[in-house]
Amino acid sequence: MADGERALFAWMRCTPLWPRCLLVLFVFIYVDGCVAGEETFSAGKSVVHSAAAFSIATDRRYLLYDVNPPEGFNLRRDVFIRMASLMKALLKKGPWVLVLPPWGRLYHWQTPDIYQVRIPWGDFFDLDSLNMNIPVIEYEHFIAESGGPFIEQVYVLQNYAEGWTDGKWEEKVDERPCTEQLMYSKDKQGYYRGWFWGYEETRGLNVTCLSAQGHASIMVPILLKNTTARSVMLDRAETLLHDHYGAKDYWDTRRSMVFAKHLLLVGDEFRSRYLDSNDVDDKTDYNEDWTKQKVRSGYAKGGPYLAVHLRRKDFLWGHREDVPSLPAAVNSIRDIMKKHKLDKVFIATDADDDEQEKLSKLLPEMRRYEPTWEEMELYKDGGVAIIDQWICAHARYFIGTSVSTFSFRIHEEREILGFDPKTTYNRFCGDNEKDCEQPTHWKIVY
Ligand SMILES: Nc1nc2c(ncn2[C@@H]2O[C@H](COP(=O)(O)OP(=O)(O)O)[C@@H](O)[C@H]2O)c(=O)[nH]1
Ligand SMILES: *[C@@H]1O[C@H](CO)[C@@H](O)[C@H](O)[C@H]1NC(C)=O
Ligand SMILES: *[C@@H]1O[C@H](CO)[C@@H](O)[C@H](O)[C@H]1NC(C)=O
Ligand SMILES: [Mg+2]
Repeated sequence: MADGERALFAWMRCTPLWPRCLLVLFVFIYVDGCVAGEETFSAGKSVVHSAAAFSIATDRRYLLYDVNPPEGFNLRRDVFIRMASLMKALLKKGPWVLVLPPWGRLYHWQTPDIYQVRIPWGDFFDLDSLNMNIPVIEYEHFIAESGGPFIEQVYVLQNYAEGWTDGKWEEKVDERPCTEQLMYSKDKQGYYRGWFWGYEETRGLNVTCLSAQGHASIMVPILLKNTTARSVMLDRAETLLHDHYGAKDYWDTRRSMVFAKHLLLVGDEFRSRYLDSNDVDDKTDYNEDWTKQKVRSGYAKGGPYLAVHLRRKDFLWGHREDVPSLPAAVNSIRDIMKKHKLDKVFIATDADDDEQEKLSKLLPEMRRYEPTWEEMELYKDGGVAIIDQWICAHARYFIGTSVSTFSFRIHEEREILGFDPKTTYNRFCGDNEKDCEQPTHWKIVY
C-alpha cells in the first residue's frame, strides 16, 4: 500500500468517529500537561488512532510486563486484562502507556522452520480496538519513542516466601530478596540482560524483586511513589490478580481484544466454504467498533455445525481425570450432533499426528482448518489458534475441554457475540469422571 493510500485508509477508518479523532489530539495535549482527568481514558470515551497523536505525548511513562515463560497464549491474554485494569488506575494519575510484550518462544508454538519470536500484537489483534480501551503501543514503537532499548526499572514479582501468614489474607507489596534464581544477569557495563522477547540488545537498568500479594492495582502506589523511572517492567505479572474478574472493566478490556482483521477473514471464508455459515444467516453480525457492539444473550443463532475444542498434548500427561479418550470424545460428539440435528462438525485440536490420524478414522466427516505451509508462515501458530477459535465461536453449539484457557477464550467470544449460554458452557467429561462439573457461565457486563 502506498503512503498516500495508507493515510487515506487511516482517515477513512477515522471518519465515522471523526469528532473523537479531534478529541484525541486534544486529550494528548491535555495529558501532556499532566492533568489527565479521571475520565480521560475510560473505555469507549477516547480513541487513539494515529501515530501523530502519539508523538505529541512526550512525558508519558511506560508500563511493560511479561509472564512466566511456560504460560501459553491464552493465559497471556488473561494477564493483559489484569495489566489493563492496572493501567486504568494509573491513568487517573497521569499519562501512562502500556507497551505490548511481543509474542514468541511459546512452548506450544513449535511448527518447525517458522520464525516465531518478536511477533508484534498487530499480527494477532486489532491495535485500534485495543487503543479504544487503554493506550497501548508495540515494543518497537517504545524503543523509538523512548530513545533506545532500555527499561529503567524491572520489578520481578514473586509470592511471599512465607506464604500467607496466619492464613490471613491481606494485600501487600514489599521489596524482598529474590526467591527464585534471577533470570537476569549483569553485562560488562553493569546493565541487566535477560529475556526481553528476543530483543537481544535490550537492557534493564535496575532489577529488583518484589513480593506481591493482591490485585493488579496494588502496584499503583509503587509505580507512582517508589520509582521515578519512566519505563517500568513488571516481570511475572501473572502474580497479580484481577481487579474485578467478570465485571464491566474486565469485559470492556476483553471486548477490546478484537482479533486482527486478516485472521477474521480467513475464519469467515472457511465458515462460508465448508460450514454453510455466514453472519447474516447465523445472526452473528458485529459492529467493527466494539464499543458499539451489544447484543441480547440468545440473539446469535450460529452456523449449522457443532464446534469442538479437543485439547490434547500436555493435557493428557499425568492421565488427567477430566480429559476424555478419543473414542469417548467421538461418542459424545455423535450424541450432540444427533440431539441438535447438526450434520457438520468442526474440530479444533492440538492433537499430535498420531492422534489426529486416529481421530479422522473415528470421525471421518469432521472438518478442520488445516493451513498450508505458506499460510502457517503468514499466520503462525498464534494466528492459526485464533482462526480455530473464531470458527468455534460461530457454531450453533460448542463443547470444549475442562480448564483449558483456549476453551475459556472461546466462551468469552461467544458471550460477546450473544449466544445462549446453554450452547457455550459445555465441556467433555473424563471417561471415568464422577462429578463432571460444567464450566461457569460468566455473564457479559456492559
Ligand atoms: N490451532 C490450535 N492450537 C491449539 C489448540 N489447542 C491448543 N492449541 C495450542 O496450544 C496452546 C495451548 O496453550 P494455552 O493457550 O495456554 O491454553 P491451555 O493450555 O489449553 O489453557 C495454544 O496457545 C495453541 O498454541 C487448537 O484447538 N487449535
Ligand atoms: C515504597 O515506599 C515506601 C515509603 O518510602 C516504603 O515504606 C515502602 O517500603 C516502599 N515499597 C517498596 C516495595 O519499595
Ligand atoms: C534499584 O531499584 C531499587 C528499588 O526501586 C532501589 O532501591 C535501588 O536504589 C535501585 N538501584 C540503583 C543502582 O539505582
Ligand atoms: Mg497452558
